[in-house]
Amino acid sequence: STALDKERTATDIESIKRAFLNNLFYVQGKPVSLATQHDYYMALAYLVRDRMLHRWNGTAESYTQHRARTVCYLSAEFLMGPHLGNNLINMGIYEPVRQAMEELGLNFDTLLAQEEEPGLGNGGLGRLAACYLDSLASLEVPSVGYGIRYEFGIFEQDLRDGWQVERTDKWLRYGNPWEVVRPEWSVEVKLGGYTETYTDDQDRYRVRWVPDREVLGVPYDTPILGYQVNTANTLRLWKAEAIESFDFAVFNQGNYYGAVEQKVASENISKVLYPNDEKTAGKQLRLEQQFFFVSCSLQDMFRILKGQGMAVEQFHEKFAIQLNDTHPAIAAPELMRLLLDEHGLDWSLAWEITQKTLAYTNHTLLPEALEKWPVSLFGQLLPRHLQIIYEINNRFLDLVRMKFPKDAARLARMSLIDESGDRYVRMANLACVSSHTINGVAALHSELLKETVLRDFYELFPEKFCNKTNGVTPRRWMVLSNPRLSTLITSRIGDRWIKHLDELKAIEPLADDAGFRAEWRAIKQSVKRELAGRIHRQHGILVDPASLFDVQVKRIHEYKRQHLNVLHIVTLYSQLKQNPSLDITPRTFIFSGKAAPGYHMAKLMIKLVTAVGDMVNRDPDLRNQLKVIFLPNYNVTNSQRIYPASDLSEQISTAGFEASGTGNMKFAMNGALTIGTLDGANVEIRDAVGAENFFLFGLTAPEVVALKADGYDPYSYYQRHPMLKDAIDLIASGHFSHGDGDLFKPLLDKLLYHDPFMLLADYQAYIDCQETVGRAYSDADSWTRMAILNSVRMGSFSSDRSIAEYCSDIWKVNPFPVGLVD
Ligand code: DL6
Repeated sequence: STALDKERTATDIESIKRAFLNNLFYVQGKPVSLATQHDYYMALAYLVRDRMLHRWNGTAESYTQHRARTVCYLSAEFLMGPHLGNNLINMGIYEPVRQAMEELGLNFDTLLAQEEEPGLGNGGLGRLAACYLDSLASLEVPSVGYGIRYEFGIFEQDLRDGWQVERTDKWLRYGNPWEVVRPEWSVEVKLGGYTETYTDDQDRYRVRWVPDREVLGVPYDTPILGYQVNTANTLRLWKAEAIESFDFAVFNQGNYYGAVEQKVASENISKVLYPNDEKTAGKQLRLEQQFFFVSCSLQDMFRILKGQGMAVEQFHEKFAIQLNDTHPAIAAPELMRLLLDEHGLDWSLAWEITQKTLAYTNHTLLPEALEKWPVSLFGQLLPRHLQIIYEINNRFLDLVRMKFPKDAARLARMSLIDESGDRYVRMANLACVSSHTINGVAALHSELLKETVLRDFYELFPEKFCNKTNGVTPRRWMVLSNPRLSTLITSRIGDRWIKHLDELKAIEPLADDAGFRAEWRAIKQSVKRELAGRIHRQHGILVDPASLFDVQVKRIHEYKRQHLNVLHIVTLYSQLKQNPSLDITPRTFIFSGKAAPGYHMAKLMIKLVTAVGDMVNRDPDLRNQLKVIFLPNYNVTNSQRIYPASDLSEQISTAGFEASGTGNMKFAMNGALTIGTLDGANVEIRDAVGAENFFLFGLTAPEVVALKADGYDPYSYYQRHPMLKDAIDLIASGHFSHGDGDLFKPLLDKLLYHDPFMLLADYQAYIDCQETVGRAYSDADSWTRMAILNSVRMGSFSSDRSIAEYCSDIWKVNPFPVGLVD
């Protein structure tokens, strides 16, 4: 290395301080006297990025030279969370950097808190993509994450009078030090227009797409550094721009606004993330977004293929593409179009390559989340793709006919086109037909897929189906967010567990060691004190760190049943009101999560939590035994403060509705015990940690189905269970809404007369189970023992395990270690 290189790579404390002051002056352009905390953050971020670059460049060079087989993870969402802390951990320079900053008189935590988090996702699906990128890099697997560089990510949530209000997430406002724009690799994306046929110079019948508009996709790259390896992979996010940002012809006619119109229209495509979780928006712009990033990404892969001197016919050897849900499923017809129309392959070869390249992950069983596009809208935007889909469908339906003769109903269900009323393109069907492998995200979910929404496809292609249980990265969810617990673990078994989470089980015997338990408990207490301090500073509410922190954080949705949790709170409240001398286990109920802006029932659920909280928190009769807090603006940053401070993890969805859950894993790793139903990955978590260390309640998935089939009558539960009736009546009386008995009526009526998620059926079991929890918590020592066992038995829920399985079973790709370049 040259001396110059050393200035930008050295990680000793003095070099870090020098680089920091240098960046402040030369990159931020500020003298110390004028610098803000954000300037300091930027100066620090740039010095960290510098230190990643030799790994990033070396990785790119090495992959290129060796034409490494590469995983392309296509996802409309990447919920990365802040990069700085994570990069410091993965590079192994967290401590020296912290010390350098402190020696400069700066508060390191304040600097970390300056980072605007890239919230380019709604919830579980987007965060899973982020954990998977971390594991891919840590396992040294060549990979690219492809997505959209939304100018505005998931909205920021405020509470006003207890109601959710949304604010635009201007995360790019002060610049993003982690990305590098690569205009030289921009690609053009066609939209609209029509198709025409022609014969080429070899007299072959060909189709040409004549679009009526084109936009430019500009890639922005972010390095994704693996943990303690030289591998730094790439997250490549596409921004939409106009090809010509200014139309001089229009301008010369004196129409300035007209001259920039195209620019505005084009840039709209990557403007904002749709804030719907588990529900499709059905909007044209959303389809444009999906096609835009998929087309950019596929064209990028062809550029890479060519650059490495590989033939188009080798596409599937070079790339394994994973479709993160159906949002990128348009990749199937787009890859076909590129192979057929742009590269001149014949249908059968193009189809073979497409099928060998694509694999599809399903993330939901909810019918409203299954994407379908009106055929008319689809054909106007993507006329060539609609033709290709029709051709795929014709060939596919012949296959179905052969296997299942005279089964018209089956054909109608499996067709890529829904023709039961208005015509729609069914994206899940398209994904199933075009992929070599289809997976669910937890064992139960993968089984239910085969029995319900994808049953026909399972009967036709049983060999395509498998399960890949989700996982989360211990780097962010333990080391970064719970440093004290991580240090305790490392002090006993060394730090290999961070890469090999299974090795946590070496701690198991220490669950019986009173000294270890005391240390564990002291850490939990101190983290809880910190959260309590934050709650007091930010919301003016005093909570007792010794109380049981009972936490439900996730998107607000009826199937997740935050309102079941509220029914428990109201029941406790009511008991205490009726008997003020009653002693219960003191609890602090913490809620956090966003509601889709158009999902009125979810917004009403937030209002219910805050309304109950307002009453409970002020009532002196309760002698501070209950507190209810709704923490606004749930995001990655905030969640990192919540998981480590939790005692009880609420995973109470109606069985059969939560595909997996990943928050459930983060809680357990941090030593929270779960109260939960047999849903999603709860089932496997319970198996792993032991039934005796898990609070199980509620109907099972088959029981839910059976009860529905029997004619479920929620009202009869209301009549039969006095405590339930009492809780519902109290809410209905306007007790929590200043006497307004109508406010929560839509919510209560839905429960009493419809209750699709069976809260009333599960109510009593939940209340009883919560009583068991309360008793268990009052034996602090035994609780801590269970908490330790939960944490150290979570080894198989590392995303490293998930990714290793994807690599060997689906992608057939091997690690490719990178040497350090000088
Ligand atoms: O697989 C990640 C995550 C699961 O853990 C959740 O259980 C599931 O609800 C979520 N699904 C979605 C649905 N989006 N779509 N389509 O976010 O995926």
